[in-house]
Amino acid sequence: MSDHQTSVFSQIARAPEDPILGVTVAYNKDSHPSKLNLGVGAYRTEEGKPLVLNVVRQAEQKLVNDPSRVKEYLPIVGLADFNKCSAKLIFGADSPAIHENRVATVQCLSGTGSLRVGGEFLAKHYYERTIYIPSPTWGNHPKVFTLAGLSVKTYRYYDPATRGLDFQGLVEDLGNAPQGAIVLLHACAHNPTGVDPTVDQWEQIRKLMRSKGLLPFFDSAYQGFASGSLDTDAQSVRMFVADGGECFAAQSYAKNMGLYAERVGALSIVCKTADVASRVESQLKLVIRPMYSNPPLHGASIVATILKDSNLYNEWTVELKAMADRIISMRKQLLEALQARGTPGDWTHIIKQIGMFTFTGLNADQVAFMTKEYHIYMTSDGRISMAGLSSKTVPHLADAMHAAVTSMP
Ligand code: PLA
Repeated sequence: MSDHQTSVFSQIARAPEDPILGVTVAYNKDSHPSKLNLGVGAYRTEEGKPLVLNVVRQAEQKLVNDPSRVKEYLPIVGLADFNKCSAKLIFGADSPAIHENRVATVQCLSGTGSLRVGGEFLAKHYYERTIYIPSPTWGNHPKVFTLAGLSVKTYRYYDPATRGLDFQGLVEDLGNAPQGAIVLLHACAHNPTGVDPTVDQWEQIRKLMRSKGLLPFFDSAYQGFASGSLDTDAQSVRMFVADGGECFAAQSYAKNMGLYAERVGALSIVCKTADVASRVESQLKLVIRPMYSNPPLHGASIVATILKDSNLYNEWTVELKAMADRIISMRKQLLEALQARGTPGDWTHIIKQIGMFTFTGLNADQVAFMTKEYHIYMTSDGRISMAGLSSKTVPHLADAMHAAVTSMP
């Protein structure tokens, strides 16, 4: 019998912090002046400050100045203009799938929400409820898809020995996957490894997957961040759409438009016919309505405003390229700093890897040492967010890595 002193939850176990977002929690508790957060993938300027893109400020101003804008509910599938522009952004404006109305696009809560809605839809309507995710992958993938009702398996992706793609392992594992299985692919800038297949390898993956009827589910969280070009970074997805087959794509605007907290993203399902696409969309509404009813307006309006206006769009591509270039320059500076210190080992993977992260190869003990002694915060798998570094903080990081590697090899 419980009295008023005893909680009905008194037996509840404390949950661990999230492996990625928990790094920020720990960082926030540290009062050391030279502390550095290289955990979560969030872009910072050379001054170490979060960046609101100039085009985002302009779009917001436009929205505020428009008295015709109201706060009515959006449709369950979200803002129509946003959905149209998002599909064009990932598949290309001249994509036959779009012209033939074969794409069902719904606005979702950023990349995570798009993955979850796609996962729930598949668990409800697809015959093969197994999804293969790369090993390693973004830590939230297995949780999202398991809770969506899919059974999660992994395929080999990264080879620690070469710090590159385990292409043979990948081909073997996908080759052994059951007919029809779903395969999660990072569209570009694989997280956490920074290792992407070449165009030629993508083509081999595509052929293999199509020959086995494997269903591609692209996670596109970094379009524009890998190469600096939105089109180049969407090439993998477009190869799979060009063959006329079906495919899923989850898009996030968190990184490429810096809209992290606005939670703007889209799920697109490319279907064989317009009729199937419209029935798929009708079922997506049944997934979304009981989950969060309909998505928020503000972030999607910002994105639609930018994507519809050719001047803003062009300005965006310039700002995006500048972010990508700054990250590439951080890679060079970190490599040079380690070489200058004579840090043991080959560190050239720092400049070979792509996107926001470097998968350093540092182990959990070395990471813990760097956090304790140097107040540098990063995930325990040795991943560093290069977007959180600046010319001023590179020497501090290089000192810490040098000390970690030499004192605990
Ligand atoms: N997919 C991948 C591959 C990601 O890396 C992330 C974010 C998402 C989806 C989801 O992003 P969104 O929901 O915010 O659009 N990964 C971050 C943040 C940047 C995180 O873990 O939530 C990361 O540090 O890995």
